[in-house]
Amino acid sequence: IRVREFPNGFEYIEIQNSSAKAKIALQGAHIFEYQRVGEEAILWLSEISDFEQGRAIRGGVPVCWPWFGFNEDKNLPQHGFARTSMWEFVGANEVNESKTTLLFRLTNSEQTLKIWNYKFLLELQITISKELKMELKTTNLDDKAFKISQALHTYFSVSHISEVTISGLDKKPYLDALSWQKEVQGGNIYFEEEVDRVYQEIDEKIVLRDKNREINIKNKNSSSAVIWNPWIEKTLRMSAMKEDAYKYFVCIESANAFDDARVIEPKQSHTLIVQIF
Ligand code: TA6
Repeated sequence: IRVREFPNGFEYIEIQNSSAKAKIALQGAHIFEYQRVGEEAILWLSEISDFEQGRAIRGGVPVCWPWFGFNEDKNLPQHGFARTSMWEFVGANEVNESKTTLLFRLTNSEQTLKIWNYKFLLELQITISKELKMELKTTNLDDKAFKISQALHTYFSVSHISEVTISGLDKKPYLDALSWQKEVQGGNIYFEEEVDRVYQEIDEKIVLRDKNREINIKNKNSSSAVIWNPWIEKTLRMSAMKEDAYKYFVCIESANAFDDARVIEPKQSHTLIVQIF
């Protein structure tokens, strides 16, 4: 485990054990590389991502918190402030030679209280092993309840978007974020155009099938998942993405969004968990 930095001073943790290697930025507790030994990268990272303070990394797993998507107040940042805040690296635990856990922490500051007036503790535990596990724990340290929506906005690397099938969401209702219509999924998901959907009532694992590989995504304390690919037009409008970027990733996001947003009472916690294997 080493703390490293890019030439501009942007810091990240580099970790390698006998099963996998990973890189996690202190800004956002943002994992931007995870690769099992002898296998291809699981996470997609834009070749032209910014590693700059105050701008979210394009790729990996942005932590969207304490709101997912737009805030009612349009002056506030999309997907919340956690992904652009500096987190504290609490420490790492080498459970055994093939399994390491890392803990990151974010608490309210003068700045966060200005845009979101609640006291909180947010902890992200990342387990690097044959599987990638992320546990995002929100604790309400305030004396009033608050409501959060959130997502572990995972960008999966794929050989080509036209080769991708996603299963596990058949018959699930979803909100189409392109039309704001409620729809119901029929069968597997394929990609032939822009897709931006919030699936609800999820209770089983989601399976991403690419050419020669299968990735399983199992969520806990979450019944919503976002499936997103910007396709051609939107990619051109996105920051830090090359014009053909959409071909090489799909986002499958483990969420508590829309109907699945959570109210957390004072002194109570909620932990959103994803296991990727
Ligand atoms: O989760 C899907 C989404 O909300 C899309 O609508 C898309 O804009 C994406 O997230 C990326 O958002 P960002 O703020 O990182 O550019």
